[in-house]
Amino acid sequence: DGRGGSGVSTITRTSPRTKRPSLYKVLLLNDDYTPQEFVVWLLEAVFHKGHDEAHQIMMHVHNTGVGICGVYTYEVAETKVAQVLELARRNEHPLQCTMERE
Ligand code: TYC
Repeated sequence: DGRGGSGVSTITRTSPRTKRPSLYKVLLLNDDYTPQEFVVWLLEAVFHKGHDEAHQIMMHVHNTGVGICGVYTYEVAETKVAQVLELARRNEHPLQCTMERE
């Protein structure tokens, strides 16, 4: 038990030392009013997507109702959602964005 005559015992680690943080998907929701080009611009500006990928994500949301913009740790995901909602609000678009644990 680690007692080598020194009186000091050793505690054995039973779980991994590092625990990975939970990850959260940031989801964009479709609506009938937000311009397609605004959504593409937002995906470039907030989520650092290239123009072609941004356009593909926007069309996926347009066609299916929902799509993933990215996967982040809790605080980063929260910040992205807040940025999207603030940009939509400032531009008077009804665009909705939410986050969901993976
Ligand atoms: N459906 C919108 C339109 O036709 C475009 C759009 C795409 C809106 C994605 C929101 O998350 C969205 N103008």
